[in-house]
Amino acid sequence: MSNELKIPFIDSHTGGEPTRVVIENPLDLGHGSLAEKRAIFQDKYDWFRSAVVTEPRGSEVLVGALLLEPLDPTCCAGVIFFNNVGTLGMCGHGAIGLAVTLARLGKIGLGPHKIETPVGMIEINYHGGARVSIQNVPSYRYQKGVNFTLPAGANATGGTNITGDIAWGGNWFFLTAAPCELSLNHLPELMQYAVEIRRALSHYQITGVNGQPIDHIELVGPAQHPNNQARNFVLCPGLEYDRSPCGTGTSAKLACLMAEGALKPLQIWRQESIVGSVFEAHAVWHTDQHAIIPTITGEAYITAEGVLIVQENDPFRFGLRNTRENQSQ
Ligand code: PYC
Repeated sequence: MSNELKIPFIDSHTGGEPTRVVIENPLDLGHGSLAEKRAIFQDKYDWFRSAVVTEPRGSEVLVGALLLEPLDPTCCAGVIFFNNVGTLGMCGHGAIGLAVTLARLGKIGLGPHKIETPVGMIEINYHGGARVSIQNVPSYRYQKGVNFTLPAGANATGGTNITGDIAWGGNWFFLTAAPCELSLNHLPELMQYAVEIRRALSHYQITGVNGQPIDHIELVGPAQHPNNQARNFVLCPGLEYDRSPCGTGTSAKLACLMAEGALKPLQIWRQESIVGSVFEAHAVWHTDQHAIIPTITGEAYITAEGVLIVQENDPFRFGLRNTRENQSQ
């Protein structure tokens, strides 16, 4: 790094959940697929991730999106999403934020546009203003009715019996009933419950396909508004909760409902988040009838644009969390 690194960005929020799009890529991620670029990003540039999204430039809840040139000429962009602890396969709220950002930059107009992600191609459909639909990657329920007991520990949840479904919506989810009302007043209880479920999944080695960790926990319950079908609380990998209804989590939920026969193709599902923001969703069967193709509609608003600065002599230049890099680079 010369004296300082400058990183131009645009911030937005989707239903309360923030996204920071890095609009110029300064990293050498090679010429491979998005999945290969994500692997290089993880191995060589973790300092960049933490510098962009964690404190003091960001916050634990911020999701980053590194805008890249697409390999596929039919796509308008490629993107790698990342958070306070690593990278994400896909990010629904982030893709909605990315769409309003691309529109602000004049890179897309109204209508559908394809985007490459490390887990497949998605489509963003920009409706104008803040409104965006995304067509997500094929999503499916992997296992139904998975049952286990929370291991005894230092807290009250030990011994609780849990039953839930494992589903893929661009990230891996375990979906189960919430233990209490889904409101911000119950945040500490919801957090603890979801964290204990995540620990238990790892303890019992319950995973997604090919041993992939289930790093998102979705607690589901009744909607508070009569127009909506359900409300959720989603614990993200870095132990933050999603303020939005979670695009990949809503996709996982639709996959479970469709597999169960509880939702018909094209039937509207309005999903509330823990803060009351709403995604309107529907799905159709993928050609193999095992997976679905979900479409999620939401709104994102621009909150800031500017340039992050990483100065060479700043002891916290790579973020508070990344102390190893702070000492060694
Ligand atoms: O909207 O898919 C999503 C998401 C994942 C993590 C945070 N938001």
